[in-house]
Amino acid sequence: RRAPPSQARRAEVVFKLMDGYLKNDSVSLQKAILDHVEFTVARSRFSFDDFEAYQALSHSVRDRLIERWHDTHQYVKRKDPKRVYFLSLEFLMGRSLSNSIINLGIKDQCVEALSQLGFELEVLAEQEGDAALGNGGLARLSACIMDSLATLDFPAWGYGLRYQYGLFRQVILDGFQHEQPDYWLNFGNPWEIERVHISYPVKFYGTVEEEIVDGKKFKIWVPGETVEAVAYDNPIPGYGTRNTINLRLWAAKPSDQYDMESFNTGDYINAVINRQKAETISSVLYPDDRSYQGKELRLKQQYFFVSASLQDIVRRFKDLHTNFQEFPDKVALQLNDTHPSLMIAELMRVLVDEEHLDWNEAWGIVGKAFSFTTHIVVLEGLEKIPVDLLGSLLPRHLQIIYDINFLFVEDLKKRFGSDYDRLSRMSIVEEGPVKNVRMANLSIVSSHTVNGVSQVHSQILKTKVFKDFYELWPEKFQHKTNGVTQRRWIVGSNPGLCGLITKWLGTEAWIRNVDLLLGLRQHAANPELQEEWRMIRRVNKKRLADYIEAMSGVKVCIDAMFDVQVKRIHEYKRQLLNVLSIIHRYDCIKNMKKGDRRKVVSRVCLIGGKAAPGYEIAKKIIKLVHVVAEKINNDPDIGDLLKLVFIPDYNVSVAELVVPGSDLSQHISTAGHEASGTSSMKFLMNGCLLLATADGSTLEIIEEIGEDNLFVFGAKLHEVPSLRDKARDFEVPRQFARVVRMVREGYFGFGDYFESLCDSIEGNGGDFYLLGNDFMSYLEAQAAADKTFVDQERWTQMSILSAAGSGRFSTDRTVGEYAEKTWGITPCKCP
Ligand code: GL4
Repeated sequence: RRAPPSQARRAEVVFKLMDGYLKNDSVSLQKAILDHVEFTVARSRFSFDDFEAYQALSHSVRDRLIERWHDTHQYVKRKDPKRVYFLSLEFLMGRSLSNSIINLGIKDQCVEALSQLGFELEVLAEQEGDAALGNGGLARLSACIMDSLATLDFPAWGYGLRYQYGLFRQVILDGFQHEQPDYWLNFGNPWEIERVHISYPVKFYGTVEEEIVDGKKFKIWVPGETVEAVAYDNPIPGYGTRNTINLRLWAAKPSDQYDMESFNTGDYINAVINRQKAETISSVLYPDDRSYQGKELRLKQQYFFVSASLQDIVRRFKDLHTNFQEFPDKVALQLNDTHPSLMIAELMRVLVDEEHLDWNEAWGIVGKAFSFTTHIVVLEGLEKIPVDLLGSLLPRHLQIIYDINFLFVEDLKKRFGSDYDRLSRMSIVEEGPVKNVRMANLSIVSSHTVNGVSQVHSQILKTKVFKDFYELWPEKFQHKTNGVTQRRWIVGSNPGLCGLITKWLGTEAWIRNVDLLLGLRQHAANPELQEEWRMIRRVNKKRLADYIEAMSGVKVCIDAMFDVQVKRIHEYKRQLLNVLSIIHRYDCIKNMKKGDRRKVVSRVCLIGGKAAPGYEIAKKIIKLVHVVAEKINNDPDIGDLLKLVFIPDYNVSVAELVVPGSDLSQHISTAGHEASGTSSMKFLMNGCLLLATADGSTLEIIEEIGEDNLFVFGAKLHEVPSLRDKARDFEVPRQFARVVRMVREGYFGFGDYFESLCDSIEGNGGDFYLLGNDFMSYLEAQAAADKTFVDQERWTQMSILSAAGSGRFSTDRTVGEYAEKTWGITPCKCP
């Protein structure tokens, strides 16, 4: 390291050489691309292909990101505002090239620079693989939140894990789902910056001992294993601002500390192999969403993430501060679900065992720093960690959690006396044959705020899931309805619509101020806008139709209604209800007189989504879609009247193609089961009409755009319990019974294979998700959609009104509310 005087000399040299910032005109970009072809990709400037051009362009864009990212860091460091740390084990970022180019505001220049070299931006963008470091809605929400944090100039960091294998690739063989590893880093990742010098030791196992410092006793944890966490930084640019924030992902590497011992045994080869094992901690994302299995590796991942992130956060705090009482004035720690909640115990450990604060002081700091958002609606979905597992991997943390719980329960006893039922429900430790730590209880007890992700979700938390806690601390409970970013979901994925909106609003300002979209309302009935609107939608449908044909071989007619359900496959999301209604439609057409068929509205039904590898029923639903599709698509009687296609390997970039090209999208969970739902918001922004149940955020969409502008059906939340009670006596409609029978009896083949699937809606267990109950009202809503589709003026008006009302569902609004009501942070805009 050099001493300061030579640093000053260096600065002089730098300033003399520096020719301002990198330039963004097309010639400068072209030169940058060619330089990267030659020196980064190491190909000849005179001969390179699409992939190499993608790499070179990405590096040129990355350089520009890094400049802004440095500036943002320096500026924020100087200002030292309170920062929010968004802690999430999952981020579903998708591709970065187009998004970065858009947010940097250099799209036109890039297009021009490339065209002279004989390349197209769109084609190069397709070269990029998806960064799929997450499962579904929760993970994509994290990605949208990062975009909004950057755009709104908030001093924020994201922390996550750099899995080597992201969410599995779904391959369909003979209609069955197979999972294949997604080694997304195979061809390098230009969007990350490896920070070899930013690394922290993370410890596991071992014992807890006592030490005496200045006559006082302290606990110390003597670990049995140490692994190194290395930082990989991913710059996240804001739109229309210089601010570029950081998403820091940790990768596990073997630690030298732990090597010394193992290498002394003389077994060199095994020592090397053991060393290698450390890397498994961050190697693979768990593909189950909404279910927790208490696996040791998963717990290791969680603590690895928590420990590295907190060491980094504390180091940054200590750079400028010495008094930990100031910690909550500078640091807001946002727990994205309970996955990072071990950080609560970790912060207590650091403050008490390492910084030697007394327990109450430390506890006060913890309570002011943490806020918790839960994404779960049903009690059974909450995460639990077996006490034995926790105690062996993290012995000191288990003690701390027991201590937190002891003090909490003592407090409860003072308030509620001997109401032992209540005490045992609220306790952080669940007693029973297997003792568990209830991570949600730990999070609620330790956080100043508990957020739900939609209005109704929050209501359910207060009245059911966390009722006891709400009665104790009503002031802790808030909600922040989820959102999506219009930068990716309109500007990036639907440039045609983006241009049209800007034209009719007379400004681009809606890209940062999304409330302006409301201005479209006044034009919704204007025939000129309607015509242009339909044209754009047609182009998008054509693009989607080409994709469908390329991937499935099925030719579809773009005059048909594109009816889409894309999301993770879950019983509660009721893809099965959709398939059964498609069978019903098919059956009706088959039984119609030829002349009547002219009145049928043609539909292209698209279903896509991944099933968790161990989720049998979900996998059967995928197979059912395939067998039904096979029959319908090859029935000469049906022709273009009905097509059914399964979209394989649904991910963020497939969504970018599907969403703008859909006419109708389905969000049909049983009321009370979808905490929020966010894909509906993307479809809404793109002027796709919704067919939906009154669940999650759909209730707020209805409130915003009016019940007349979407198709709502099904049991309401308050009706569900009594319908379930009466389920055994419920006589299912004959239409429902008939289609289920067709599946059971093998009309589409594989009858035996589908038996358990049919039993799940007809068997003794009852039809828990109420498919039979909702079937008729679902068919009615479908019929209403058909009827409206024929009236293209009315349809287009509803479509415009959908997009116009989507502003409330931007993460810009979500993040603004979090900043003000939960985190207490204000913008810090880099000049
Ligand atoms: C989820 C919810 O199921 C989903 O409704 C919600 O939109 C999303 C983001 O808040 O979180 N919870 C889990 S777990 N996965 C999700 O997608």
